Amino acid sequence: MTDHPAAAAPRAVASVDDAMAHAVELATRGPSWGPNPRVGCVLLAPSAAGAPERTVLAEGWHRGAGTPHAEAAALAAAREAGVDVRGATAVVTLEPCNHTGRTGPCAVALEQAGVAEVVYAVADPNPVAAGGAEHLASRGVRTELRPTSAATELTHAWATAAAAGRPYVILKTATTLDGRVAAADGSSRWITGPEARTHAHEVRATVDAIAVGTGTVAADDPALTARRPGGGLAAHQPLRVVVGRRDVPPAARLRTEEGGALVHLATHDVTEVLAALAAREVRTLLVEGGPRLATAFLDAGVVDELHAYVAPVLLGAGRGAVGDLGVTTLADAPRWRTHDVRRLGDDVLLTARTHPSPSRPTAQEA
Ligand code: AOF
Ligand code: ZN
Repeated sequence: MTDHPAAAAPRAVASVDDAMAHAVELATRGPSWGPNPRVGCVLLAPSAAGAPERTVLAEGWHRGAGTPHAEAAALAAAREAGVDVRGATAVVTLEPCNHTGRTGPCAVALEQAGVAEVVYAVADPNPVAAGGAEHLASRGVRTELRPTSAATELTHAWATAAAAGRPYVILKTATTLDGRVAAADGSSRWITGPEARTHAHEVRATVDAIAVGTGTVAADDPALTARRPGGGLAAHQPLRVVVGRRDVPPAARLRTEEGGALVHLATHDVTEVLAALAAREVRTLLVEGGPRLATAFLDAGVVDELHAYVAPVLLGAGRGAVGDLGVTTLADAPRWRTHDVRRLGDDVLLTARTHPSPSRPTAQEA
C-alpha cells in the first residue's frame, strides 16, 4: 500500500455526468474544514466514436491545504499506473486553478499532460486562483462549465466565503417551540435532547471555528470541543473563539479542557471579528450564542446559514434566542429559505439560508 492520493481505475466506464457525480463523492473524502475547498477529479479516456460511456483512467481528490489539488492527484495516479492521459477529459468539481500558491497551477498541469477537454461544475470564485478555464481555452483545451446541484452544494460554504472575503457564518440556536433559550428563572439545560446535541457536535467537527460571547462563557462555561457520542474528542477540533471585552476566567473549561486553540477577540464589532478570523484562514464559522452575539451577527447581515434546533417545549416566558433586530413590521423581517428539515429524536433541525438553496434539484435535473 502506498499513501498515494488515488488509484487508477482502468476498467470502470462512466458518462461525463456519472464521472462528475463520482468526483463529488471523491471530494467529500477530503476535510470540510481548512482554508481549501474540497475538490474531486476523474480522468476519462477519449470517447470512442462519440459513445457516452468512457473508460475511467484515474481519479483524485484534495486532502487539505498544502497537499496536491484534485487534478494533480489524478494526474499523479495516472502516471503511477502508467496510464496515458493524452486526449482525455478531466471532469472536475471546481474550475482548475491558474496560480502558484501552496502548489502549482492545475490548468498548466492538465494542458501539459495533453488533456484535451476539461469539464468543471463550479467556477472558481477565488480571485487569486481563478482564470484556469480561460488559460486552458487559450491553449486549445476544450472547456465546459457544467453545473450540478451536488457540486454546487459541496462547494457552497467555501465558495461563499471565498467570494465574500470573510468566513461563511452559520448561526446555531437551540430553542423551545416559542423561540426561548431559558426559562424565567434562567434555567436553560437542556432544551434539546441527546440526538440534537450529538448532531451539534458533528457540525462542530466540520467547521474551522466556533464563536461564543463572553456572556455565554460566564453563564454556561462551555468547553466548545467537538465530541463523539461516546464522549471522546473528534479528530478535528475547531478554533475556539470568545467575543467580547470581559476576560475568560483562568478556571474556564475553555482554558482547562483540551480542544482547539483559544482566541479571545476583545471587541463587539462583528466586522472586526470576521476580519480577524479571515486573517487566520477561517472559512466556516459556527456562532453558538448567546443571544447578544447572535443578534450582533444578524444585525450585521453576515449570517449565511441558520441551524435552528427546536424542541417541542413551550415556556411562554423567558429569554429569546435573538434580541431586538430593529424590525417593527413583518414586511421588514428578512425571510430565510428553508434548505433542509430533519428530525432528531423529539427535536427538529431546520437549516435555512439567506441565498437560494443550491441543493434542490433544478428543473432540468428533477
Ligand atoms: C485546492 N484543492 O483540488 C483545487 C483547488 O492554497 P493553494 O495554493 O493550494 O490553492 C488553493 C486554491 O486553488 C483554492 O482557493 C482554489 O481556488 C484552487 N483550487 N484548491 O485546495 C484543489 N482544485
Ligand atoms: Zn489547482
